[in-house]
Amino acid sequence: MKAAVLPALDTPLETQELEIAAPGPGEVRVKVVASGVCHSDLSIQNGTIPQPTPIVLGHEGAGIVEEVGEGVTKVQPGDHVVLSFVPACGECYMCRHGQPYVCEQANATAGGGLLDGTTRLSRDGSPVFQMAALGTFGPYAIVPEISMVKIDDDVPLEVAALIGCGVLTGVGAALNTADVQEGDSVVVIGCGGVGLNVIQGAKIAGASRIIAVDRFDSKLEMAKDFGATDTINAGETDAVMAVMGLTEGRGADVAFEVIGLGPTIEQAINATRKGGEVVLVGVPRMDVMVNLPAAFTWLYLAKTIKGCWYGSSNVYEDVPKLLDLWKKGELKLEELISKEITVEDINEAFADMQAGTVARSVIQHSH
Ligand code: PAD
Ligand code: ZN
Repeated sequence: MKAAVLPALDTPLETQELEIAAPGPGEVRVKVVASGVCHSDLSIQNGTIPQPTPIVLGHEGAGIVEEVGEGVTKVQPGDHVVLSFVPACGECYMCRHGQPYVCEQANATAGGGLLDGTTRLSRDGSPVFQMAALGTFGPYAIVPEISMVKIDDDVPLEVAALIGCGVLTGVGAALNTADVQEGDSVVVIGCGGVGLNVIQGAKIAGASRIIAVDRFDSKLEMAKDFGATDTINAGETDAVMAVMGLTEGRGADVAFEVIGLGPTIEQAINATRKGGEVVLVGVPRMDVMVNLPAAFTWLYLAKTIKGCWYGSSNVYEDVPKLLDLWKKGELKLEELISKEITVEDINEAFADMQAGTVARSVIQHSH
Protein backbone atom coordinates (compact mmCIF):
# COMPACT_ATOMS: atom_id res chain seq x y z
CA MET A 1 0.00 0.00 0.00
CA LYS A 2 1.03 3.63 -0.52
CA ALA A 3 1.15 5.73 2.67
CA ALA A 4 2.50 9.12 3.72
CA VAL A 5 5.69 8.44 5.66
CA LEU A 6 7.81 10.83 7.71
CA PRO A 7 11.27 9.48 6.73
CA ALA A 8 13.22 11.45 9.36
CA LEU A 9 12.87 14.41 11.72
CA ASP A 10 12.37 17.78 9.97
CA THR A 11 11.95 16.30 6.50
CA PRO A 12 8.93 16.49 4.19
CA LEU A 13 6.54 13.54 4.17
CA GLU A 14 6.92 11.10 1.27
CA THR A 15 4.35 8.80 -0.28
CA GLN A 16 6.01 5.38 -0.11
CA GLU A 17 5.08 1.80 -0.95
CA LEU A 18 4.89 -0.22 2.29
CA GLU A 19 4.24 -3.81 3.24
CA ILE A 20 1.52 -4.46 5.78
CA ALA A 21 1.36 -7.62 7.89
CA ALA A 22 -1.77 -9.56 8.87
CA PRO A 23 -3.51 -8.63 12.13
CA GLY A 24 -2.15 -10.47 15.17
CA PRO A 25 -4.21 -11.54 18.19
CA GLY A 26 -6.41 -8.69 19.42
CA GLU A 27 -5.68 -6.69 16.26
CA VAL A 28 -7.84 -5.51 13.40
CA ARG A 29 -7.13 -4.63 9.77
CA VAL A 30 -8.98 -1.41 8.98
CA LYS A 31 -9.52 0.14 5.56
CA VAL A 32 -8.90 3.76 6.48
CA VAL A 33 -11.35 5.82 4.46
CA ALA A 34 -10.62 9.30 5.77
CA SER A 35 -8.08 11.02 8.00
CA GLY A 36 -7.97 14.54 9.36
CA VAL A 37 -4.65 16.37 9.50
CA CYS A 38 -3.98 17.60 13.05
CA HIS A 39 -1.26 19.81 14.47
CA SER A 40 0.03 16.83 16.47
CA ASP A 41 1.05 15.22 13.13
CA LEU A 42 3.10 18.30 12.31
CA SER A 43 4.48 18.22 15.87
CA ILE A 44 6.04 14.83 15.19
CA GLN A 45 7.63 16.13 11.98
CA ASN A 46 9.21 19.08 13.81
CA GLY A 47 10.18 17.19 16.97
CA THR A 48 7.71 18.80 19.37
CA ILE A 49 6.39 15.29 20.00
CA PRO A 50 9.38 12.89 19.84
CA GLN A 51 8.71 9.70 17.87
CA PRO A 52 10.95 7.22 16.07
CA THR A 53 11.19 7.41 12.27
CA PRO A 54 10.34 6.33 9.65
CA ILE A 55 6.72 6.58 10.76
CA VAL A 56 3.29 6.73 9.15
CA LEU A 57 1.63 9.74 10.77
CA GLY A 58 -2.10 10.32 11.18
CA HIS A 59 -4.21 9.64 14.25
CA GLU A 60 -7.61 11.17 13.39
CA GLY A 61 -9.30 8.58 11.21
CA ALA A 62 -12.29 6.45 10.45
CA GLY A 63 -12.79 3.43 8.25
CA ILE A 64 -14.19 -0.05 7.73
CA VAL A 65 -13.06 -3.24 9.44
CA GLU A 66 -11.68 -5.69 6.85
CA GLU A 67 -10.25 -8.53 8.90
CA VAL A 68 -9.96 -9.38 12.58
CA GLY A 69 -7.17 -11.23 14.37
CA GLU A 70 -7.52 -14.06 16.85
CA GLY A 71 -9.69 -13.34 19.88
CA VAL A 72 -11.20 -10.09 18.58
CA THR A 73 -14.78 -9.71 19.83
CA LYS A 74 -15.59 -5.99 19.77
CA VAL A 75 -15.84 -5.61 15.97
CA GLN A 76 -16.29 -7.71 12.85
CA PRO A 77 -15.56 -7.28 9.13
CA GLY A 78 -17.79 -4.63 7.59
CA ASP A 79 -18.16 -2.58 10.78
CA HIS A 80 -17.63 1.17 10.42
CA VAL A 81 -15.32 2.52 13.10
CA VAL A 82 -13.88 5.73 14.48
CA LEU A 83 -10.25 5.16 15.39
CA SER A 84 -9.12 6.24 18.84
CA PHE A 85 -5.63 7.68 19.26
CA VAL A 86 -5.56 6.32 22.80
CA PRO A 87 -6.33 2.62 23.27
CA ALA A 88 -8.88 2.07 26.05
CA CYS A 89 -8.77 -1.45 27.48
CA GLY A 90 -11.47 -1.01 30.11
CA GLU A 91 -9.53 -3.20 32.54
CA CYS A 92 -6.37 -1.42 33.71
CA TYR A 93 -6.14 0.76 36.83
CA MET A 94 -6.84 3.98 34.90
CA CYS A 95 -9.79 2.59 32.95
CA ARG A 96 -11.28 1.17 36.17
CA HIS A 97 -10.87 4.60 37.77
CA GLY A 98 -12.87 6.37 35.07
CA GLN A 99 -9.83 7.72 33.20
CA PRO A 100 -9.60 5.64 30.02
CA TYR A 101 -7.90 8.57 28.25
CA VAL A 102 -4.75 7.60 30.14
CA CYS A 103 -5.25 3.83 29.69
CA GLU A 104 -2.10 1.99 30.74
CA GLN A 105 -2.08 0.05 27.46
CA ALA A 106 -1.12 3.32 25.73
CA ASN A 107 2.30 3.28 27.42
CA ALA A 108 3.51 0.52 25.12
CA THR A 109 2.45 2.42 22.00
CA ALA A 110 4.46 5.56 22.82
CA GLY A 111 7.43 4.14 20.91
CA GLY A 112 5.58 3.92 17.59
CA GLY A 113 4.33 0.33 17.78
CA LEU A 114 1.16 -1.52 18.76
CA LEU A 115 0.43 -2.97 22.22
CA ASP A 116 3.44 -5.32 22.06
CA GLY A 117 5.67 -2.41 21.00
CA THR A 118 6.17 -3.67 17.43
CA THR A 119 4.75 -2.30 14.19
CA ARG A 120 2.88 -4.15 11.42
CA LEU A 121 4.35 -1.92 8.67
CA SER A 122 7.65 -2.32 6.88
CA ARG A 123 9.58 -1.17 3.83
CA ASP A 124 12.15 -3.46 2.22
CA GLY A 125 12.14 -5.51 5.41
CA SER A 126 12.79 -2.58 7.79
CA PRO A 127 10.13 -1.53 10.30
CA VAL A 128 8.02 1.57 9.71
CA PHE A 129 6.35 2.89 12.86
CA GLN A 130 2.69 3.84 13.33
CA MET A 131 1.67 7.06 15.09
CA ALA A 132 -0.54 6.40 18.14
CA ALA A 133 -0.79 2.70 17.20
CA LEU A 134 -2.74 3.90 14.13
CA GLY A 135 -1.04 5.65 11.19
CA THR A 136 -4.12 6.96 9.39
CA PHE A 137 -2.08 8.60 6.60
CA GLY A 138 -2.12 5.14 5.03
CA PRO A 139 -5.13 3.56 3.30
CA TYR A 140 -4.96 0.47 5.56
CA ALA A 141 -3.86 0.03 9.16
CA ILE A 142 -3.44 -2.83 11.59
CA VAL A 143 -4.60 -1.47 14.92
CA PRO A 144 -5.49 -2.81 18.36
CA GLU A 145 -9.11 -3.83 18.85
CA ILE A 146 -9.22 -1.44 21.82
CA SER A 147 -8.36 1.54 19.57
CA MET A 148 -11.71 1.83 17.80
CA VAL A 149 -15.37 2.51 18.38
CA LYS A 150 -18.07 1.03 16.16
CA ILE A 151 -20.45 3.59 14.65
CA ASP A 152 -23.59 3.46 12.48
CA ASP A 153 -23.01 2.87 8.76
CA ASP A 154 -24.92 6.02 7.79
CA VAL A 155 -22.34 8.41 9.30
CA PRO A 156 -20.08 9.74 6.53
CA LEU A 157 -16.58 8.51 7.34
CA GLU A 158 -14.87 11.85 6.64
CA VAL A 159 -17.10 13.37 9.32
CA ALA A 160 -16.48 10.44 11.67
CA ALA A 161 -12.71 10.79 11.20
CA LEU A 162 -12.68 14.23 12.79
CA ILE A 163 -14.27 12.87 15.94
CA GLY A 164 -11.19 10.67 16.45
CA CYS A 165 -9.03 13.54 17.63
CA GLY A 166 -10.10 17.16 17.20
CA VAL A 167 -13.74 16.81 18.22
CA LEU A 168 -13.29 14.41 21.15
CA THR A 169 -10.39 16.52 22.42
CA GLY A 170 -11.90 19.95 21.92
CA VAL A 171 -15.50 19.31 22.90
CA GLY A 172 -14.29 17.01 25.69
CA ALA A 173 -12.03 19.76 27.05
CA ALA A 174 -15.13 21.91 27.58
CA LEU A 175 -17.59 19.22 28.69
CA ASN A 176 -15.39 16.72 30.54
CA THR A 177 -12.11 18.29 31.59
CA ALA A 178 -13.45 21.72 32.50
CA ASP A 179 -17.14 21.16 33.05
CA VAL A 180 -18.10 24.59 31.65
CA GLN A 181 -21.37 25.76 33.21
CA GLU A 182 -24.39 27.65 31.88
CA GLY A 183 -23.62 31.37 31.83
CA ASP A 184 -19.84 31.00 32.15
CA SER A 185 -17.37 33.26 30.42
CA VAL A 186 -14.76 31.28 28.53
CA VAL A 187 -11.61 32.22 26.66
CA VAL A 188 -10.12 29.94 24.03
CA ILE A 189 -6.55 30.75 22.98
CA GLY A 190 -5.84 29.12 19.61
CA CYS A 191 -8.70 28.53 17.17
CA GLY A 192 -7.45 25.64 15.03
CA GLY A 193 -9.17 22.31 14.45
CA VAL A 194 -9.08 21.59 18.18
CA GLY A 195 -9.77 25.11 19.49
CA LEU A 196 -12.87 25.47 17.29
CA ASN A 197 -14.18 22.34 18.98
CA VAL A 198 -13.49 23.78 22.42
CA ILE A 199 -15.58 26.75 21.29
CA GLN A 200 -18.47 24.59 20.16
CA GLY A 201 -18.17 22.49 23.34
CA ALA A 202 -18.40 25.65 25.46
CA LYS A 203 -21.45 26.72 23.46
CA ILE A 204 -23.14 23.35 24.02
CA ALA A 205 -22.41 23.72 27.77
CA GLY A 206 -24.24 27.06 27.73
CA ALA A 207 -21.35 29.49 28.16
CA SER A 208 -22.72 32.97 27.61
CA ARG A 209 -19.47 34.64 26.61
CA ILE A 210 -16.96 32.78 24.46
CA ILE A 211 -13.87 34.85 23.72
CA ALA A 212 -11.73 33.50 20.87
CA VAL A 213 -8.05 34.44 20.62
CA ASP A 214 -5.90 33.76 17.56
CA ARG A 215 -3.25 35.52 15.52
CA PHE A 216 -5.16 35.13 12.24
CA ASP A 217 -8.40 36.98 11.45
CA SER A 218 -9.29 34.03 9.18
CA LYS A 219 -9.39 31.78 12.29
CA LEU A 220 -11.33 34.35 14.28
CA GLU A 221 -13.98 34.40 11.56
CA MET A 222 -14.23 30.59 11.79
CA ALA A 223 -14.41 30.92 15.59
CA LYS A 224 -17.52 33.12 15.26
CA ASP A 225 -19.17 30.50 13.08
CA PHE A 226 -18.54 27.91 15.80
CA GLY A 227 -20.00 30.05 18.60
CA ALA A 228 -17.47 32.68 19.69
CA THR A 229 -19.17 35.84 20.93
CA ASP A 230 -16.02 37.98 20.98
CA THR A 231 -12.70 37.78 19.15
CA ILE A 232 -9.22 39.06 19.91
CA ASN A 233 -6.38 39.16 17.40
CA ALA A 234 -3.36 38.40 19.60
CA GLY A 235 -1.04 39.91 17.01
CA GLU A 236 -2.69 43.32 17.41
CA THR A 237 -3.86 43.45 21.03
CA ASP A 238 -2.66 42.29 24.44
CA ALA A 239 -4.92 39.25 24.81
CA VAL A 240 -4.98 39.25 28.64
CA MET A 241 -5.88 42.95 28.86
CA ALA A 242 -8.56 42.45 26.22
CA VAL A 243 -10.09 39.52 28.14
CA MET A 244 -10.09 41.64 31.32
CA GLY A 245 -11.90 44.37 29.42
CA LEU A 246 -14.61 41.91 28.39
CA THR A 247 -15.05 40.36 31.86
CA GLU A 248 -15.42 43.41 34.13
CA GLY A 249 -11.75 43.18 35.06
CA ARG A 250 -12.12 39.73 36.64
CA GLY A 251 -10.87 37.42 33.92
CA ALA A 252 -12.72 34.48 32.38
CA ASP A 253 -14.34 31.73 34.44
CA VAL A 254 -12.50 29.16 32.33
CA ALA A 255 -9.52 29.61 29.99
CA PHE A 256 -8.30 27.05 27.45
CA GLU A 257 -4.85 27.08 25.87
CA VAL A 258 -5.03 25.19 22.57
CA ILE A 259 -1.65 25.96 20.96
CA GLY A 260 1.10 24.54 23.19
CA LEU A 261 3.42 27.52 23.67
CA GLY A 262 4.87 28.79 26.96
CA PRO A 263 3.75 32.43 26.44
CA THR A 264 0.17 31.47 25.53
CA ILE A 265 -0.03 29.09 28.51
CA GLU A 266 0.91 32.07 30.69
CA GLN A 267 -1.73 34.16 28.94
CA ALA A 268 -4.37 31.54 29.68
CA ILE A 269 -3.43 31.49 33.37
CA ASN A 270 -3.42 35.30 33.58
CA ALA A 271 -6.71 35.66 31.69
CA THR A 272 -8.53 33.43 34.23
CA ARG A 273 -10.42 34.95 37.14
CA LYS A 274 -9.73 34.27 40.82
CA GLY A 275 -11.08 30.82 41.64
CA GLY A 276 -11.33 30.01 37.94
CA GLU A 277 -10.11 27.12 35.90
CA VAL A 278 -7.31 26.88 33.31
CA VAL A 279 -7.26 23.94 30.90
CA LEU A 280 -4.10 23.16 28.95
CA VAL A 281 -4.86 21.35 25.69
CA GLY A 282 -2.04 22.38 23.33
CA VAL A 283 0.97 20.03 23.34
CA PRO A 284 4.19 21.96 24.06
CA ARG A 285 7.76 20.98 23.22
CA MET A 286 9.33 18.82 25.93
CA ASP A 287 11.53 21.70 27.14
CA VAL A 288 8.70 24.20 27.75
CA MET A 289 8.63 25.03 31.47
CA VAL A 290 5.98 27.05 33.26
CA ASN A 291 7.33 29.13 36.13
CA LEU A 292 4.50 30.37 38.32
CA PRO A 293 4.27 32.17 41.65
CA ALA A 294 2.77 29.55 43.98
CA ALA A 295 1.04 32.08 46.24
CA PHE A 296 -0.35 34.25 43.46
CA THR A 297 -1.58 31.40 41.29
CA TRP A 298 -2.93 28.67 43.48
CA LEU A 299 -3.25 30.10 46.99
CA TYR A 300 -4.50 33.67 47.06
CA LEU A 301 -6.00 33.42 43.58
CA ALA A 302 -7.29 29.85 44.06
CA LYS A 303 -6.92 28.94 40.38
CA THR A 304 -7.11 25.36 39.16
CA ILE A 305 -4.81 24.35 36.31
CA LYS A 306 -5.72 21.13 34.55
CA GLY A 307 -4.08 19.18 31.76
CA CYS A 308 -6.42 17.86 29.10
CA TRP A 309 -5.46 14.65 27.34
CA TYR A 310 -7.92 13.51 24.67
CA GLY A 311 -10.69 15.67 26.13
CA SER A 312 -10.74 13.45 29.24
CA SER A 313 -12.92 11.24 27.05
CA ASN A 314 -14.35 7.80 27.46
CA VAL A 315 -14.42 7.05 23.73
CA TYR A 316 -16.99 4.26 24.06
CA GLU A 317 -19.47 6.70 25.64
CA ASP A 318 -18.42 9.98 24.06
CA VAL A 319 -18.27 8.96 20.38
CA PRO A 320 -22.00 8.00 20.35
CA LYS A 321 -22.81 11.07 22.45
CA LEU A 322 -21.06 13.40 19.99
CA LEU A 323 -22.69 11.73 17.00
CA ASP A 324 -26.08 12.23 18.69
CA LEU A 325 -25.37 15.92 19.12
CA TRP A 326 -24.34 16.09 15.46
CA LYS A 327 -27.54 14.34 14.35
CA LYS A 328 -29.58 16.84 16.40
CA GLY A 329 -27.77 19.71 14.66
CA GLU A 330 -26.01 20.84 17.85
CA LEU A 331 -22.49 19.90 16.78
CA LYS A 332 -20.84 21.12 13.58
CA LEU A 333 -18.72 18.47 11.88
CA GLU A 334 -18.92 19.00 8.10
CA GLU A 335 -18.09 22.66 8.74
CA LEU A 336 -14.70 21.65 10.15
CA ILE A 337 -13.64 20.28 6.76
CA SER A 338 -12.03 23.14 4.86
CA LYS A 339 -10.31 20.98 2.23
CA GLU A 340 -10.62 17.41 0.99
CA ILE A 341 -7.24 16.18 -0.18
CA THR A 342 -5.36 13.07 -1.29
CA VAL A 343 -2.43 11.64 0.60
CA GLU A 344 -0.04 13.20 -1.95
CA ASP A 345 -1.18 16.68 -0.79
CA ILE A 346 -0.06 16.12 2.79
CA ASN A 347 2.86 18.58 2.82
CA GLU A 348 0.61 21.27 1.42
CA ALA A 349 -1.91 20.47 4.16
CA PHE A 350 0.79 21.08 6.79
CA ALA A 351 1.59 24.42 5.13
CA ASP A 352 -2.10 25.39 5.04
CA MET A 353 -2.44 24.59 8.73
CA GLN A 354 0.45 26.90 9.56
CA ALA A 355 -0.84 29.65 7.28
CA GLY A 356 -4.19 29.68 9.11
CA THR A 357 -6.27 29.00 6.01
CA VAL A 358 -7.94 25.76 7.12
CA ALA A 359 -9.85 24.39 10.11
CA ARG A 360 -9.04 20.86 9.00
CA SER A 361 -7.79 19.26 5.79
CA VAL A 362 -9.17 15.75 5.40
CA ILE A 363 -7.44 13.02 3.40
CA GLN A 364 -9.75 10.80 1.36
CA HIS A 365 -7.84 7.58 0.75
CA SER A 366 -8.11 5.70 -2.52
CA HIS A 367 -7.92 1.91 -2.28
P1 PAD B 1 -3.87 24.24 14.57
O1 PAD B 1 -2.54 24.51 14.01
O2 PAD B 1 -5.00 23.88 13.67
O3 PAD B 1 -4.36 25.45 15.48
C1 PAD B 1 -3.52 26.22 16.29
C2 PAD B 1 -4.08 27.65 16.26
O4 PAD B 1 -3.29 28.47 17.14
C3 PAD B 1 -4.01 28.28 14.87
O5 PAD B 1 -5.26 28.81 14.52
C4 PAD B 1 -2.94 29.36 15.04
O6 PAD B 1 -3.19 30.50 14.21
C5 PAD B 1 -3.05 29.71 16.50
N1 PAD B 1 -1.82 30.29 17.06
C6 PAD B 1 -0.56 29.84 16.92
N2 PAD B 1 0.30 30.62 17.62
C7 PAD B 1 -0.45 31.58 18.21
C8 PAD B 1 -0.17 32.65 19.09
N3 PAD B 1 1.08 32.90 19.49
N4 PAD B 1 -1.20 33.42 19.53
C9 PAD B 1 -2.47 33.17 19.15
N5 PAD B 1 -2.81 32.16 18.31
C10 PAD B 1 -1.80 31.38 17.87
O7 PAD B 1 -3.68 23.06 15.64
P2 PAD B 1 -4.76 22.05 16.24
O8 PAD B 1 -5.99 22.79 16.58
O9 PAD B 1 -4.81 20.85 15.38
O10 PAD B 1 -4.00 21.62 17.57
C11 PAD B 1 -3.80 22.58 18.60
C12 PAD B 1 -2.93 22.01 19.69
O11 PAD B 1 -3.62 20.96 20.36
C13 PAD B 1 -1.62 21.38 19.20
O12 PAD B 1 -0.61 21.67 20.14
C14 PAD B 1 -1.93 19.92 19.20
O13 PAD B 1 -0.75 19.13 19.28
C15 PAD B 1 -2.77 19.84 20.44
C16 PAD B 1 -3.60 18.62 20.59
N6 PAD B 1 -3.78 18.14 21.84
C17 PAD B 1 -4.51 17.04 22.06
C18 PAD B 1 -4.67 16.59 23.46
O14 PAD B 1 -5.15 15.48 23.71
N7 PAD B 1 -4.31 17.41 24.42
C19 PAD B 1 -5.15 16.38 21.02
C20 PAD B 1 -5.00 16.90 19.75
C21 PAD B 1 -4.23 18.01 19.51
ZN1 ZN C 1 -4.76 15.23 16.89
